[in-house]
Amino acid sequence: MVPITDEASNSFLPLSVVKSSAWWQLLSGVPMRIDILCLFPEMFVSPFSHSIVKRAEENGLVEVVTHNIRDYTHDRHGTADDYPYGGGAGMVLKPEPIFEASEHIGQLTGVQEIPRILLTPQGRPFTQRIAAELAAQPQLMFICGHYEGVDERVAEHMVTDELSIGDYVLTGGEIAAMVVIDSVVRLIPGVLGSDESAADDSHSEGLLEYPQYTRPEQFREWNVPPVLLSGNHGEIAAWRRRQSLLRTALRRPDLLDKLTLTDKELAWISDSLSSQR
Ligand code: 6GU
Repeated sequence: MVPITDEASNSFLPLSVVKSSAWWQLLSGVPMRIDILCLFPEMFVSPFSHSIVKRAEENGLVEVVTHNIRDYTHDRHGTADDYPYGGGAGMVLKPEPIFEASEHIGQLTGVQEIPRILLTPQGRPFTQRIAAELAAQPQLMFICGHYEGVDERVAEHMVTDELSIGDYVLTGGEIAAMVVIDSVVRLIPGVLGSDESAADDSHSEGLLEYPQYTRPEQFREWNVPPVLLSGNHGEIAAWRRRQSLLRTALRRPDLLDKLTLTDKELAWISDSLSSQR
């Protein structure tokens, strides 16, 4: 094998660009690094000690590092929050410890230009598309807010993106960060085995996933759809596509508006919907 070095690259792209891709990371064995700044690092222990995220860490595909914002305070009590200027209920996270933690991570890794993502109900709605974009990054930082919020200077001068996981309010950003990180890690090249492919996921094509069945063929009086037992891969694929379309039309019509479907598919959906009434 020809070693790829800075002096002799066979690539058409600058090596710095190649090295920033997720595939370079997989092939070169450098794990994606994810730093989390929060008030309750212990919350992340169990969710990341199981299943796919654990295996990804064990296989050197990702490294998750939690930091307690309180460790970057300087007073005796480790004060990370304070009263809001202008009054009002609740407390606001102070900017200094968050900036110091972020700068500390920058010094540790020697990399400054990374996505720094604040989890907040005011963020842009998190989607599968954003998960895929983040999975292609070599390094990520997540900042979890708490109490009534985070001093706005963090969002203005440190953070590169603000994400929300839905239109409801959580007590803190930790659970939201877990949601985002879980969905990102499974998209890192090499994390899922070929039998766990993400290609058929709900939302990966903007559609909901088709219904799945496993043995037994008959459970109580309910049978598996016969087409799935037919062995006819073309018919199975067509059936699954139609089920995806129909489910999406029935459950999430908002998603269909964003897709370009063929005339045949549109006609099929409208026929199925009218025959269901
Ligand atoms: Cl990212 N944080 C909090 N605290 N609540 C949320 C959220 C995030 N996304 C939805 N609700």
